[in-house]
Amino acid sequence: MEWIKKRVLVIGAGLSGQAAVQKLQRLGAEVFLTDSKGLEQLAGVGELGLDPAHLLLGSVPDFTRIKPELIILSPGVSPKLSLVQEGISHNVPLWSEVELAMYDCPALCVGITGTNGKTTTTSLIGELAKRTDRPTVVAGNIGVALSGQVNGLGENSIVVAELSSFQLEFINKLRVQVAILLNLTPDHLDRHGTLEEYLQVKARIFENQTAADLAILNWDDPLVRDLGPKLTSRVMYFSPTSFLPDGVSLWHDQIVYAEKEKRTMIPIISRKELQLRGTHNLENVMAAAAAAQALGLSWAEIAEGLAQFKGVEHREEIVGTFEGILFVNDSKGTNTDAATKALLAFEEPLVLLAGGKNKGLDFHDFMKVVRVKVKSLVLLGLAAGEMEQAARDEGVQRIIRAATFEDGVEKAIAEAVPGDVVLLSPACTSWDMFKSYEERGELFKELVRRHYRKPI
Ligand code: UMA
Repeated sequence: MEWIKKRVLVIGAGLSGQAAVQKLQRLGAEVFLTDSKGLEQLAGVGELGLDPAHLLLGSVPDFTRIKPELIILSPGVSPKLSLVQEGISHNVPLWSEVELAMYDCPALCVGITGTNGKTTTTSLIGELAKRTDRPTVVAGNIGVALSGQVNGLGENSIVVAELSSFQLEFINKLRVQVAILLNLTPDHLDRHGTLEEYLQVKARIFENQTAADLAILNWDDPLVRDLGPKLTSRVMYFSPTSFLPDGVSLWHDQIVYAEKEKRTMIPIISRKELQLRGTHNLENVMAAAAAAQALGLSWAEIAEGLAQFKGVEHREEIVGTFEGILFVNDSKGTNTDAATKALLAFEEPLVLLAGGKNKGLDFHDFMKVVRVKVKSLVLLGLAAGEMEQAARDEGVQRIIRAATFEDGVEKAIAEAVPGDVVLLSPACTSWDMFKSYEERGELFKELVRRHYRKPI
């Protein structure tokens, strides 16, 4: 493709848009950037060095004056936007930022999509990929735009990309040599309409694969499993619940790899050796193991990497065991679904620290799980009253109210005895007390360590 002076319109000036602009500038294109926000609301845009005439901020620009030959769409921007629709009606190619990022990148691409577990699996594969000694980049929906990371990578490099449905919706030639679809449950239906359409967008991750490539699919998810026979690439299934004669699955407590044709079954690792808890994490671990094998790692190397992986910060993150009590920071559990998963991941008696600002969710179903799994529930924040009511309605026995976050941590510690788990999984956002869930998680870790006089 000829890039010099090519008129390219980038829509959205967040992480993706800014990284796209920089890549297009390197390619020599004539770049226009638009965003519904004004310059003063957009950190970093002023430093891009764009000609003011090419910076179209604060209102919808006139399409006919730009006459773009290509549009790059940020993932959060809806394709229903009039500007995008105009582009489509003028047959202007529409690419997502990940398409632009990888369009001239010769590195091997490992892509991870699915409704849940993408970030954990991406991070884990990133850690495993680094063991190959090949230059490795981890980026995408994980919070780092791909376009800013892939410059200069060679054929020997590995790109581990978390790919959202928004990013996959407008790929063109993006070839993901090792592609994972972890699971599929209703999400983002406001954008994709139906579950069927959402599945079709997610399945685009396999679209440009060849017979030399690998698709890794969840056997336990019927929608995902059924894609297998339709794909051109080699398919490897994984199952966190039952044994598969072909693929990565569970044999008693062992994660194993089996090949029917060769009549082999290789034990990879016992689930007890993993630091990640819960069946949902088994999906992530199995998919990552399958991808790592495709990258050429031995099962022994993979086992070592899996055992060492502590997880993603603020997501079921192990803070440490102090005086026999295990402390877990799941500050990223900002809704009842995520917090439920965290509760189900533990067999030990639980002290749960929850509350914050409600996102408009009803807590009754969540409290049904709390009643079964939690010995003491410590509540704080704006939603504490509402949560207490739901907890009482559902028969939760021991409910303690905390005045502040610090008070909540101290009360949770006082409730725990050796063998227990103290879990921060708020089921609420942090915005009543903190700037972000990260800040809340950091304070939790700090308070726990301070209590036990451990280095912060
Ligand atoms: N904007 C417009 N018009 C619109 C909508 C948005 O101009 O109609 C502008 C906004 O004013 C803003 C910019 O677009 O300035 C934001 O673009 P964006 O929402 O695409 O956000 P980025 O900063 O580019 O971040 C995106 C991903 N965000 C979304 O998909 C919503 C990030 O994923 C990703 O990490 C980043 O690219 C780098 O690849 C976040 C996310 O929430 C973590 N993802 C969703 C999820 O995981 O559920 C999909």
